Amino acid sequence: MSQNKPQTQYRDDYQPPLYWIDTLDLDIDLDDSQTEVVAISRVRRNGDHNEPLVLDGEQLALLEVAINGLASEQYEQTDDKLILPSVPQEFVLTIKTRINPAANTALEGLYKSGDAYCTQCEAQGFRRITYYLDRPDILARFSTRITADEQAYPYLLSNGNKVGQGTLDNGRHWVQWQDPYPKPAYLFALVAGDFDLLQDSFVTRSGRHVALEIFVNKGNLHRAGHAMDSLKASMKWDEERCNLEYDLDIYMIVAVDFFNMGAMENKGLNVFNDKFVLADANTATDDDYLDIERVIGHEYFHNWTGNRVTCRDWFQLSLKEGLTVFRDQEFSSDLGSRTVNRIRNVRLIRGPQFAEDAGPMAHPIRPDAVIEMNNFYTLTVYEKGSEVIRMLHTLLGERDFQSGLSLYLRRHDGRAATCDDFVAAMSEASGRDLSRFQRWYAQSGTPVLTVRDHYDAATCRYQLQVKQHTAPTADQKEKLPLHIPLSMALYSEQGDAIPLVCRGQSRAEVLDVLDAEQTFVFEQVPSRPVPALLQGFSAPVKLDYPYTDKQLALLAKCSGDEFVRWDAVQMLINQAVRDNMAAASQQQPLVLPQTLVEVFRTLLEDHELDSALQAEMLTLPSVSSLVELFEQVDIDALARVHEHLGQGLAKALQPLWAKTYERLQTPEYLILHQDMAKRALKNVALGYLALAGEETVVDRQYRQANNMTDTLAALDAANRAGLASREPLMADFEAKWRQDGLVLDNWFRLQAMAPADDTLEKVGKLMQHPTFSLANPNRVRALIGAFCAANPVQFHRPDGTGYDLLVSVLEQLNSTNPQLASRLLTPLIQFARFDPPRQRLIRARLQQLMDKPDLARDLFEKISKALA
Ligand code: B3K
Ligand code: ZN
Repeated sequence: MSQNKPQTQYRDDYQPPLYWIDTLDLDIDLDDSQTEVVAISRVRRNGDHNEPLVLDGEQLALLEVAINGLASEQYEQTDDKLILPSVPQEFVLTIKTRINPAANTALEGLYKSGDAYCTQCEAQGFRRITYYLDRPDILARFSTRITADEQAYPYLLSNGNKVGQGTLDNGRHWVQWQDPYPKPAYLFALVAGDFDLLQDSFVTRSGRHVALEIFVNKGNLHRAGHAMDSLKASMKWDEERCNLEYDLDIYMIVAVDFFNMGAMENKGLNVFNDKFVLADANTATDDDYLDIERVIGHEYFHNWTGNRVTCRDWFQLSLKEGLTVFRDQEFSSDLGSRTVNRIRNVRLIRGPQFAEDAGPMAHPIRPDAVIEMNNFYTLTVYEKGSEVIRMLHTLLGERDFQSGLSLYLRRHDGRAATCDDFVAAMSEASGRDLSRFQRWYAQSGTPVLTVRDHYDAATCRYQLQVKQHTAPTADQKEKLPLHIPLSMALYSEQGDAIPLVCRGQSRAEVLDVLDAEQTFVFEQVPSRPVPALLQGFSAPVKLDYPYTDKQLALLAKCSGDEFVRWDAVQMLINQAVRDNMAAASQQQPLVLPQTLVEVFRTLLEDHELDSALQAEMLTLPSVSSLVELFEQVDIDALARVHEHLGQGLAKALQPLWAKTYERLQTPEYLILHQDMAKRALKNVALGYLALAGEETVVDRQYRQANNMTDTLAALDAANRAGLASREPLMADFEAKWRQDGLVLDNWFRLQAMAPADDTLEKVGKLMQHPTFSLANPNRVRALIGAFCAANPVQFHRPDGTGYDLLVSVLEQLNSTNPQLASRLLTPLIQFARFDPPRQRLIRARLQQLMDKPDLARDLFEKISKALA
């Protein structure tokens, strides 16, 4: 590291700003390498003090400073600050700077994505546009004038309403925007370019006419329809479920090629990774359609939870993100299958989020210490954050939860708030004591819930003893008991539900676990029951209960709760994996439990069940998520067990897979939930048929498919099963889709995920492919991201060459796009689950990165923690 060691910021150090900024008028004259920005703000001292005004700014050329219209030399400049030592009580500050968007490869601030200009300001990108108080508790009214060449950039967009436009005589034109809502700088956006435009409109419940505009790259208009439908559905859903209406006359979405993440909720002008906008039957899969709906919804829902009420400081990020993820999950569940959505979210928590808790970057959903804020847009803040909101919803119920949400939004509208403010509103609206619950915001790690039971036949009493324990995490040694909602049910051995009775009263199925150890007694239990515990994953914890295979088979078959059925199958699979590990490590023969085969058979024969749910139930968890079952894993043995179970189930049930496959053909491609469900199950069956060696079926599906879901499912099946047709099919796909970046990303991703032993070499070669570029984040994630995160066996090759590949990529991205680099790094810092020789190899590579003289803050934070 260089002499300037990156500094840690602490949540407890929060101080209110020394100055307020009430308005900001921007005048931006666009040019590839010499964009000029004039920023005029009204500044007001906060309180009685003589402290200087310290503005944030990075990579800016300062041209001029003026106070109340008079040029001033009274300032100091550092690497990332502009300091004005003595300023009036209230004044107008003018700052003129020059920036170079074409050289901005970090994709933060103002940059070029293809031929268009766009911005990304969250979390701290605005300081790359002008000097400013770049913190979310500074809310100002923005106006923005953009000037650019008229031919190349016919559309000039920013937040709010368009209030003026004109042409200049030098071939340039200008547009003036005014945003009536005060906002923090991270919600500022500017886009300039030539696009195809899809227009529509929405009338809100109170009668406001809103123009809806989606801007896409030329030639893609026909792929924007689903995004538009999703936007209208989001607007309607938020009115109906949460009583929230849109508040401007226009809502714009721009899809760009180069984007570091999914999308950004800038006020009135969302900028999207085109992956989450563009879809048609030929190019998008069913999952792409669902993802678009989810992300469009997520960014739209931020308009209230994030924009109207924003975060006081970045430590509060989960205030907007956890809540908005919860809202988008509810939206998707109301529109589609609630259980399938729940299953997919739970997979994300149990796999990568639990891994985050167990690794060096463990942090509470409201972090306490941060070096680089971009490193905290994590599964913990987002997904676990949403689980915390969901637990509140479980505890309060829909009605009180909605009252709490309304109270919170009313009370803090137009202002910046904290997580404590949110919980206070929830508590007030419901009258519930949430003081212990609040610990979820402060405590990191995954609690383990250990449940043991005792049945007394003589008294018909059933006792559940519940213990909670959270192991120390990298960031926090001491842990306290949490308020855990434990949803449960009891079943008789015949599979009938047994009513819950306590002290003579029937009781609700959610138990409040508050202490380290607690006992719950149920009466009038006629026979020894089978408990269904943690129904719907009612809390983000690990469950330890000694289920027998027989009990799990019963729950999988009889529970009235679909989630419980899925979860029981998961536990059976996990058990089969654990039971085989020792044998696999010693190269001994492996077994396929008959109970598992029979459960799969029963599921396949159950035509009443939703096919989408069946598909989830019959899908084996990925090797990377199974890693979480172990303190330390023999990854090669785990892969062998995984392969053994997959092939065993494929062969044991081959005729049933074939029948299922034939039964579920959908000749016409329609984006309907029931058709997607059929395709999902059909393609799960196809995957097993491929594992059983049925090459012709796979081949036929690939050749005859009339949609991308089926095409990719065939390719994926051939790829995973290592069929001989894999190479010709891959070649065919490339020839067909070479020109379409989003489609071709799938081709890169599948090859990166191949279980074959030469995958690493292939990935190396694919990096030389003419369409591969480290400047394109989607492509890098498709190839390098998938290889390192989703192909643990090949990435963790014992010779360390997988690590070398990632390190060489990181060394390059460190200077060009550190945010992207930092995301890719994750699998490398989570080495604790692997064996000591691999740990040594990884540590050496991390040290090599650490020794780089110009290591970016993003990587420094993660690597220094991993090596500590
Ligand atoms: N708020 C943005 C994420 C910004 C990430 C900055 N590194 C997208 C979202 O969560 O909606
Ligand atoms: Zn968000």
